Amino acid sequence: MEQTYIMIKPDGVARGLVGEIIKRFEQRGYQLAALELMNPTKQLLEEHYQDLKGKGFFAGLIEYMASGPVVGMVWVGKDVVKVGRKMLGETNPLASAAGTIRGDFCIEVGRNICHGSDSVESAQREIAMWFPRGVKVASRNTSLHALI
Ligand code: FUP
Repeated sequence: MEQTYIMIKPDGVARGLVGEIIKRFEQRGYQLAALELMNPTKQLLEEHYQDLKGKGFFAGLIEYMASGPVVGMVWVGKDVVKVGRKMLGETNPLASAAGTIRGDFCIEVGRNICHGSDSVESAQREIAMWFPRGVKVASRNTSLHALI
């Protein structure tokens, strides 16, 4: 079953949006398989954003991501990578449709509340990086929940 890595960034945690974001994924029908509130090291954040290393905003991005606790999660279900990205909205909140997390809750690209893996391969890499002890997906009672 497909998995994705969703992270609520320091601004999302500080603004009290953890419950709102979890609620949206639960209501859509996805299953929470792992969750951790953590203070990531700059080393881990630099590895997470390794593809952006040459960008002018990279240092500021790492500073901001290390400025407070984040909530890392693994969500599981049909097409969860693609649907998760849709639920988050565009990287730039101003391009994000209302109804998406970024479209509803933020206006700054540098404070865009949440991260979501952009492909199945990135999701595998990110889940292994953020949850190095592994993730166990519980079997689900499909008579009570959306069929995943
Ligand atoms: P996304 O996959 O939507 O998180 O977007 P990227 O991986 O391209 O960017 C990662 C993060 O870098 C964004 F969430 C915010 C930050 N960023 C900026 O601060 N300025 C930019 O112009 C682009 C991205």
